[in-house]
Amino acid sequence: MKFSVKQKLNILSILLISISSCTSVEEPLTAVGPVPNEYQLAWQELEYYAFIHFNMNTFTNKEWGYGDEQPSQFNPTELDTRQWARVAKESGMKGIIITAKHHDGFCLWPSKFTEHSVKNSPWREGKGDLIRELSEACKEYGLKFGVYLSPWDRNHPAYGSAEYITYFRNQLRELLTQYGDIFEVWFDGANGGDGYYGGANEERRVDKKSYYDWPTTIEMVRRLQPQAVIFSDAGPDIRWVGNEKGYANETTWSPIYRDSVYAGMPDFQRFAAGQENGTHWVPTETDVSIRPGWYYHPEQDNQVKSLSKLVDIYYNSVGLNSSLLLNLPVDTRGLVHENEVANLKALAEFLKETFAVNYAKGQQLKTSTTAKGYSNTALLDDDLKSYWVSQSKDPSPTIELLLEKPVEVNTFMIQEYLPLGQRIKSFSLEVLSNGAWEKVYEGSTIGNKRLVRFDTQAVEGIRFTVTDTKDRAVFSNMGLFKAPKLNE
Ligand code: FUL
Repeated sequence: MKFSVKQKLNILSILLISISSCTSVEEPLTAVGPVPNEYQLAWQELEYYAFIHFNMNTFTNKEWGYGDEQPSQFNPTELDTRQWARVAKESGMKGIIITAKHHDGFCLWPSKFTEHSVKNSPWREGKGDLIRELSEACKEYGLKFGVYLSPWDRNHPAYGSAEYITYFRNQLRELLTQYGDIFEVWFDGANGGDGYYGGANEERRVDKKSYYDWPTTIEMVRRLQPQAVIFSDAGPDIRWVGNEKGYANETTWSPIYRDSVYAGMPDFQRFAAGQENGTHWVPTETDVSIRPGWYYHPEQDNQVKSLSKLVDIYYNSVGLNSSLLLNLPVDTRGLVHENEVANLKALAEFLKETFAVNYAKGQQLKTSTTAKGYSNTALLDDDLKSYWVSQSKDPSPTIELLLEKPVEVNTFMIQEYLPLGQRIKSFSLEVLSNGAWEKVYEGSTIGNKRLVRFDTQAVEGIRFTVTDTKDRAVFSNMGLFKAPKLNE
């Protein structure tokens, strides 16, 4: 086939155009750093669930039992796990984790492997199984169910030897095979020290790194409850937030160099912020008690955290890329105390009212860039699976919202799309009020969710700017809300 000069020039220009448009095509969107697995992802969505500390200490009025308590001391008079589940459900919580065995070794289920359990207590004439009752109540109320099993056991005579590890795994097997689905297994980092130990009354120190042979135990949990996430100070799936006050770090990376840390390591607090270039996805969980103690003490009846304190904790945990594991110390009757019920209800109403209306919806939304094939409408569709992506040529992506008419608001919310990794290193938030833009916040990481509070004001617009990011910004949802005034 012969081409004229004109035809040849035409072909050349078509080739040149297609080459140049190829070079401007975005790199395919791939994950940045480690990402959550499907069970961690499901867990991220729970955000708020209950811890219940209820066990021998409830009856001895202690925080840590020595291990020499008698099963006869465990005797709740009105125990009702359905009340616990109802309270949790009505409070907006998504699950309950119970102290099946605390450091004193007393078991809330009739374990085959010890006499130190409910089977030798007066409760339900020794026929009771609290783990069964609670797991059934959770099922009835549509709540997830999780177990805390203390690795430290101040009652068991063999604690400190290999025999105890077999005992610990036998107990864990009972919990993981007899009570249906478990969503989270909680291993406490506090372990080793003085105790009763079957009458030895001595101090037993263990090498926290090697004694428990965690890899074998973790493998057992994976086999018996594959969907369960495992918590310990250092993961493997969820890590400790580094304090028991209810506050996550302003900078919270979900990734950490997991294999350099272990449960119970002395300086774990150093990992509160996570590690920007960490190798594994191990997000934080914020555990805090609604009272000063983890266990019920009647003298603390008037020290239940107030609504404003609980709100502050919520914003500083759920709103700082963490989840909130709020502890309820069930009382000696076996009920969540009235004072807790009242404040939990107040928190639930506050949160419901705050997030009832997303004022960003239906307004004019402008993004500095949008990668081909994506749309910024994904930011307002309440769907965690859809997302907006900025272009790679845009080093500082912005999202600007202009409201049809001024609206009183005080809360901004934004979520990264986690399956593509945690990307944002810093951001700023400005509000347009009386025709002028004013910066109201500068922050660092975002992750699962960032909640930013600012003074209540009539706002004409907001501008969210990513000031530093590892890669293109990828957000699933955002919102603008008005929290009610706290009258306390
Ligand atoms: C700590 C324990 O020693 C406390 O008693 C409580 O169970 C808390 C959740 O974890 O390490």
